[in-house]
Amino acid sequence: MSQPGQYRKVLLINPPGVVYLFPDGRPAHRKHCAPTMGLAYLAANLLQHGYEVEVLDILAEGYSNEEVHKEQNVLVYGLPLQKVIERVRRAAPDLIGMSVLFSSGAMEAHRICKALKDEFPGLPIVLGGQHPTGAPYEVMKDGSIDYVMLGESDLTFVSLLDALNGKLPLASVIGLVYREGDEVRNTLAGVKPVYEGAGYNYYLARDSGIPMKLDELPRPAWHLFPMASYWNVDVRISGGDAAGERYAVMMSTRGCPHVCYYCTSPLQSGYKGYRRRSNDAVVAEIHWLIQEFGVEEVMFFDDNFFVSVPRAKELVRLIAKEFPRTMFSVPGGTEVNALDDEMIDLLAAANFYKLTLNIESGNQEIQNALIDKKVKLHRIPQLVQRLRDRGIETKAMLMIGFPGEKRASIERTVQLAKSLDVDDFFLSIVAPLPGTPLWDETKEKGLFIEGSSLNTVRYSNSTITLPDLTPEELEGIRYQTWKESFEERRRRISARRHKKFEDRREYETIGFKSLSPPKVEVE
Ligand code: B12
Ligand code: SF4
Repeated sequence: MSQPGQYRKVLLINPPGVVYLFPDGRPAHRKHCAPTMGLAYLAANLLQHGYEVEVLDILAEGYSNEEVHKEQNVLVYGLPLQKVIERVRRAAPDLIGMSVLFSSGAMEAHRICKALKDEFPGLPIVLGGQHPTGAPYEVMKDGSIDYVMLGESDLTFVSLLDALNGKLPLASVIGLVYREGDEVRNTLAGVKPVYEGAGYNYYLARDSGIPMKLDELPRPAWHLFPMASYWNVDVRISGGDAAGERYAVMMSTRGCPHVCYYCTSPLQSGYKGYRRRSNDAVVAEIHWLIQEFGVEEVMFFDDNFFVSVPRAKELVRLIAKEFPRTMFSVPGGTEVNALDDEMIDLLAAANFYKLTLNIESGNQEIQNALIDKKVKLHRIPQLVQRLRDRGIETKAMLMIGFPGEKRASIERTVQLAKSLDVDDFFLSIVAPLPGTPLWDETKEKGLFIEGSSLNTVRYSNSTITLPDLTPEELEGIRYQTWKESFEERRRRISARRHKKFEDRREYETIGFKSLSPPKVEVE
């Protein structure tokens, strides 16, 4: 490693994957493996500023290696710790940057950081991503972590390196959480937030150090990433499997103009911090992905791809013209109110073969009170029909178990899931995420179920106490609803596009090497 004060080489790490196991040993969800776009952007920005970068994707490179940690009810998959240590030794970085996107993977990320600190005590470790942004002070309780960076850190991570190299004062690095003696300080402390939460704040985008002009960002440095490891696994991306052999992920916008009370977007991307790239830059990046990486499918991971209707229509028109042989999908956020007939026709013409419809709740009162985008429920059945007529697959996203939600309201959402003619739906149990008003409400009202921890923050198990349903009843309703409709709906999805699963059990257990098929089912 180089002399103190000289920070030239950064090792970017994606931590292992974590699957929560129900007490009977059943996995609560599938494994996942996806290109880590945040790290690819950080790498590109560092390279642009003359830093050296190496990437270690513990999850993707060790996807088949599993360990069951019974005491925590989790299955962890990724490279074994010894291999990670060897790789770090070989890389000989001056600083480690680890991405913790999922709060559910935080404990495992801390375990790796502790082991690395023991082995390489002088090597600074920086954590960024959705989880540390939502719970920075909690994360800094771990002495092996030197810094947390808040929100989109494309520019600020470079500033941190510059500061460590003596070019800037540390206090000028926006969104940096650091230690001074026994104190944990935050460089955003003097900035007036738009909203104050418990241990986190929402800031205006322009105050939070995130990139405002997205076209000025370099393209993600995918050449440093193990792309084949993302393509050659059996559960690619997770539930929304890619159909093309080689797929890429990208973003045409960042942030969202809404503020839904369970969502981390305002935390990560600034309060109403919606920013767009120019459509020309998006088209140029798709050409580059096809030429450089031979991709056949592009997935847009935007928080809210459709919210600006004229922008989305113009982009989709351009895509139809430029890429007649490439497939496209929007597996992340779909503002369903923005989908009109013209948009659907344009999407079909541009090979957008799959959309995720974020409907959230079948109860209009919940829509109005808690869901800022206020989905117009009465439009949904015709919308789904129109998408089906135009050959676009649909997956509905629905949530049950908001604080105070009663059985009757939950039943409305369940009925909506069953009645909609969608190809698939994800009925999730409301899971409070650190850094959201939902988390604060659940904590303040003492509604966290006993034994809840970050490990249990999933969408298939209960974390909130409800007025007239037990946690097991809610989990049973969720699982039963999905199970009943799985076979019928999955069969409809064209076998040409997707891996065909023999049955539901194969779908649920695919990719797990160390679990015997589940014996007990929630009935
Ligand atoms: C793509 C995606 C996935 C992919 C996987 C992504 C991957 N690379 O592994 C899939 C589909 C598999 C997935 C699954 C899940 N997801 Co998801 N997913 C996303 C999504 C839509 C985009 C992520 C992304 O690429 N963002 C774009 C890049 C540019 O941003 P970024 O990664 O955050 O990186 C920036 C900053 O965070 C920061 N940063 C990141 N890393 C680092 C590291 C350092 C050192 C520094 C300094 C900075 C830094 O700088 C980066 C550049 O700006 C986000 C929402 C979102 N908009 O981010 C949700 C999101 C990350 N997912 C979420 C959740 C909850 C899940 C699931 C648990 C849901 C479930 N079904 O149970 C699962 C977890 C997987 C599992 N089964 O265990 C939550 C996580 C919140 C939390 N605190 O836990 C998010 C935030 C959505 C939400 N608001 O609810 N997801
Ligand atoms: S519309 Fe979607 S991305 Fe925007 S705040 Fe609401 S849940 Fe988050």
